Amino acid sequence: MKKVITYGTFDLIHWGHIRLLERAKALGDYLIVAISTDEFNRMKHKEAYHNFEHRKLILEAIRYVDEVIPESNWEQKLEDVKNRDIDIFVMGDDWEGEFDFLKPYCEVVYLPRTDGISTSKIKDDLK
Ligand code: C2G
Repeated sequence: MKKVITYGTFDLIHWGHIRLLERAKALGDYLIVAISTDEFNRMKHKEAYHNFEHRKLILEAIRYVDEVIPESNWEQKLEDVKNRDIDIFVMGDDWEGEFDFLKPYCEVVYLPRTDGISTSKIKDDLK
């Protein structure tokens, strides 16, 4: 079974997130999504509209997602890849190169971001 993992805040879920999750799942058989805890978001200087529990509930309802785990710090990725026997690490290409340190442990794939949508665009457009 080929296991895939990806990380993010996934606040105000939108079609850009869905396209990312769809493509990530298509790379393997089982997709784990590590979503930022509210505390880690503060460290990322990101304020999510939905709290962790609600973002987790929404992610778990998405057909491409098999498991949702917390992302509580920058350092956990290597542990996650090792402890969870991950084959492929996936991120949008706004992170291109940032996680190449994982290459000795798993395949690292940066997928093109979806243009025209983002959580901050939604917030701005609604103002
Ligand atoms: N994404 C995308 N297209 C968009 C918006 C987001 O492909 N229009 C992707 C991002 O590249 C990322 C994922 O969707 O791979 C989640 O996006 P965010 O919730 O913004 O994640 P981010 O805040 O970048 O957190 O440790 C990594 C961080 O937790 C990533």
